[in-house]
Amino acid sequence: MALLETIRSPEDLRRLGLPELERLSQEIRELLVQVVSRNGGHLSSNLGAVDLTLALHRTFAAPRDKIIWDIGHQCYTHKIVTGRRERIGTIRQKGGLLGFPDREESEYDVLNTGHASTSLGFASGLAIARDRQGQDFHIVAVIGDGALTGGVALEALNHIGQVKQRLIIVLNDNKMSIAPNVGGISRHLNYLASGRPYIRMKEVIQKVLKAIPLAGKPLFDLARKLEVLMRTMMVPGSLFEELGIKYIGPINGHGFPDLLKELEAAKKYDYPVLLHVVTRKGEGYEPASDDPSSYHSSAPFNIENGKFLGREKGPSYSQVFGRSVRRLVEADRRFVALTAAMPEGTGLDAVQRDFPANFFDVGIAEQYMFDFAGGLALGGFRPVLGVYSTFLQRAVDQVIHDVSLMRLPLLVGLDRAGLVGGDGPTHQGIYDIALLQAVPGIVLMAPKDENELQHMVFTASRLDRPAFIRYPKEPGRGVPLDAEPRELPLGRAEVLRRGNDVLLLAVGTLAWRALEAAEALAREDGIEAAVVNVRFLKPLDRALVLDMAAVTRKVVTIEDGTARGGFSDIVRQAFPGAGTGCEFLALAVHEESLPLASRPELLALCGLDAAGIRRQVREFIRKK
Ligand SMILES: Cc1ncc(C[n+]2csc(CCOP(=O)(O)OP(=O)(O)O)c2C)c(N)n1
Repeated sequence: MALLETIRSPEDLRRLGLPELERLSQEIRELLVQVVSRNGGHLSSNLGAVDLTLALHRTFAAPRDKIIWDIGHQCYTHKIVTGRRERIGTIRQKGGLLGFPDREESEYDVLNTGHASTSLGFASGLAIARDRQGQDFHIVAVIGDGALTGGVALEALNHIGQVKQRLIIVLNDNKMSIAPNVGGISRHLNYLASGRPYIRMKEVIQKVLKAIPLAGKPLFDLARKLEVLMRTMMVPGSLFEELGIKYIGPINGHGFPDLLKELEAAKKYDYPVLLHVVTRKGEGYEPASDDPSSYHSSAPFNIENGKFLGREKGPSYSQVFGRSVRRLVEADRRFVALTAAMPEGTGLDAVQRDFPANFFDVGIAEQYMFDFAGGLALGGFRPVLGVYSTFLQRAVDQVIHDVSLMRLPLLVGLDRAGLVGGDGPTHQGIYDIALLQAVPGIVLMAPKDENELQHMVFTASRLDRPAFIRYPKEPGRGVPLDAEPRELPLGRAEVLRRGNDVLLLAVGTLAWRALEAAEALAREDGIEAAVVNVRFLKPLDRALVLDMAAVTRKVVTIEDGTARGGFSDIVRQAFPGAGTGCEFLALAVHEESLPLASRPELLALCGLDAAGIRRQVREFIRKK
């Protein structure tokens, strides 16, 4: 019987000896590769964290002790050993386990997470709450070297070093964010991981001793004592020690004896400690350890050869965005491409590869990225930012306070905007329209297909104010790409179909779904719908909308964003007073919380696929 089948809860780990732990770790790796090869998921991070997770659950008594996973994408082993082994095959699928921690799923999941760098703040708050109430349990925050580059994690370290509450930070350092990690702190971690500070101090002491004109045993003993003192007291120059947090490490994250010993030792401190654990992303599956970035958020793949399955036919929206930006840079070196730790995800690796001097990866630092871009813009450059819609949320103040009020000409690609499959509620891109519609002076566009995306990037590059382009994570339509991008008239929509019964105003790639619905309405239901590809949500083509609505008297807005404060509100505000005599229907995301599902499933659930649009428009027309 597989050892794994005997693990029903973390308690079962405590009766395993070291060889059994090794075996279990191997079994879990095989299971992870199998499951992710079918469902997709965060393979390399999970493989890298298997040993660490087993050691943590063996040492700490969850759920009484709180183990907090930063981002949470590395939580699969945690789920497997906390009673969810039998359901792990459902991960990321409709009705299945979430690929991130979820409080509703299990009492072992302390936080709902998905965005980076939140673990330390929560750990600190929990520690104060525990201590003020005289409770006694351990709090362990597990944070990656990538997540540590996020400003909010650094703010937390600053405060943790001040309040000095008892808590344990486990720094899971694999030198990688999604791409290789960047920045001074990452360099500092490499320095610590190499053991160089200790070696350097040893050299200094030896030099000093050599300079003293004495020899023999007393001196040797003194040297030994100094060395031990150094090891136990300090790693000179550790940033964490300077901040008031005890540093322990580096520790081999794939060796149980060390891991277990140091985790046990960390329990003894009554002030904050940080364990620096060095792991390898993709450990145990060669294709993933050779290319951890590609298997970070992996598509399904063939286990034998590591080849990804079902690759899309045409280029994705991210790729078209990246190539369009590359083209801008090629023509004019004032353009610079910026990403917050997502070079590949945003397609901007196309610029990184060919014009490295015009590319910046700032780490997981969305807020900083906008201010950095602001500075570049003030200095005469033309920054182009690629950011996922969900992560833009981090930088809303920068967008308002720093960018829009000064009308700085930033070009922002909002990737994975709208309904996002697979990752669950934390990664939905459904708030950007509502957040941006209130921001003065910006342009907000959405292309109906990838060809229009390249024209929008070009159009935005000609503007003298902030411009945002939102596009989804779905396969490109495979439409031919014009050889040269062209400028679209600012604030002008595109009429895709004429009809006098109802006006459908569709955002982005929902336009062709609306068109499909309109064809069916005409064919099957005798309803003639006009369909407009909005193109510009801000500024809206108000004249066209009012003109067409004057004929149809019925207006349907179609967007894959939250209904509250979204595009439907923009349209309503465009109509003067209440006396227009028009009726409105808002097709949008009305759900308070969305279930885990794929994008097509979510679109259908929200009534935003062609069938759903047709059904709701028909009811709207026919209702008395
Ligand atoms: C605010 C935010 N920006 C970007 C991301 C996308 N993201 C997910 S995992 C990841 C890399 C995390 O690296 P690290 O913390 O070192 O964990 P590892 O995967 O290397 O174990 C990034 C950038 C995110 N989750 N949150």
